[in-house]
Amino acid sequence: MPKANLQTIDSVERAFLVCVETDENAEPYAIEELTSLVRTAGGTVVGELHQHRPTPDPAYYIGRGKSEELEAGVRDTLADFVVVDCELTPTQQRNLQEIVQCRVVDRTQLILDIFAQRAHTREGKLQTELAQLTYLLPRLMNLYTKFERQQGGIGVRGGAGETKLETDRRKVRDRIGALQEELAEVQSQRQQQRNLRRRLPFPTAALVGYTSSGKSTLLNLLSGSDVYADPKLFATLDPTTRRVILPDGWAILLTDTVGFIRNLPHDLVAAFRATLEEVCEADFLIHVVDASAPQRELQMAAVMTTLEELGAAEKPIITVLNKSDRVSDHYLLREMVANDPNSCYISARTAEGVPSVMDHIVRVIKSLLVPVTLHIPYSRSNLLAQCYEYGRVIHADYREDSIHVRAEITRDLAGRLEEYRVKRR
Ligand SMILES: Nc1nc2c(ncn2[C@@H]2O[C@H](COP(=O)(O)OP(=O)(O)OP(=O)(O)O)[C@@H](O)[C@H]2O)c(=O)[nH]1
Ligand SMILES: [Mg+2]
Repeated sequence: MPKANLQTIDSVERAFLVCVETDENAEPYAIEELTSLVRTAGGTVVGELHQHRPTPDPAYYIGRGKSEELEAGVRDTLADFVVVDCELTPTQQRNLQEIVQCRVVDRTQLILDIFAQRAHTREGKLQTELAQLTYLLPRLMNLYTKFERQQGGIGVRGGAGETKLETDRRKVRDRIGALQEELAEVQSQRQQQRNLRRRLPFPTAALVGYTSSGKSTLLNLLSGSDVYADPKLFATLDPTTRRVILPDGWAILLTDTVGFIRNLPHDLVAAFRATLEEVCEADFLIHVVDASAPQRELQMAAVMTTLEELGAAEKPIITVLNKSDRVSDHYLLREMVANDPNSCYISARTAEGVPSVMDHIVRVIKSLLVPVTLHIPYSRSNLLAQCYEYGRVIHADYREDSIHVRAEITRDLAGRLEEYRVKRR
């Protein structure tokens, strides 16, 4: 066979998938999701192995017998690597590699690999490398087996993969320390930016949702901007904030965030904590759901679990059922909306339903406003202008000594105008 052909085939890595259903953990669509993760990482799926077992085998995860079956499958399909849909212990990974005679990657490693390919900003890259190294540290031993010595490839890409040969535990720990320091510096800059943004007392909202649900597309539509959207998973790793102008002169700052996925690796959540703080700092959340996904209920539950872990589940949440253009049964959408008064359906692609999203946002903003009575001196009449801009002025009475104002304004502005507030008795 001509060499050029072989190289073309080699440029796409061949993955063999392993999915195990335990008794308490039966996840439909797990294999579809694992397939899209492999494709996003740049690989192709050449085979699958399914197993039902009540509890994973401590030594081989899928058990010795099934591992041998896997080895035969890998050999027959000429797979380059195996992906197991779970988090393997270092021992399970090493044992499996010895039997199947090729690289074995778990779901966490695959997701970390995608993040390594997709991180663009300094903060995103630092966070991803930190998560990769934290994951790698207890698995360093496995790197000295022959399959991992080949450089690169899915699951071992990015900063962590490239330097792994010469690493030992101490070097990895040193690098983790250095990364943490560098990150702390980048994050303090981010905090300053956030403080600057906070000076504009607009209400802030964060778009949250399962990966590929359409968060970036919705941000583009609502703000008239051009944020990167992509059918691949985890298109957005770095938060982007845009101003969205709403009817009746209202405005909010809306932040796009990294997509969630079920069983988001813990190391990754920890490393991305600062980015995810955007979610915690927002006044309210917009949960974007891909209504056309058959597994939407599971995806919504995974998002809620992550929000709970972040301590953000108690914020006001607007649920936006997106991709309505792909749902043929609109009765289903209407039923879902009827069950939750804080939800609506739209298509970020055709713009169907945008007015209803806007209405929901305005309603939440209004619910977040604080009623105040103010006596503003004429020398500070610019503050009255701010009340008009960031809230609703109900009544303004130009008295001799000052302007007496009744208004509903954002919490931020109310805090800033504390000294002019007249407390009711
Ligand atoms: N048909 C249809 N496709 C949509 C709609 N909204 C988004 N998409 C497509 O869905 C894919 C994912 O959209 P993104 O906006 O990148 O999704 P995201 O939630 O930002 O994804 P991540 O950043 O990866 O978490 C893209 O190919 C979009 O064009 C919609 O309303 N209808
Ligand atoms: Mg996005």
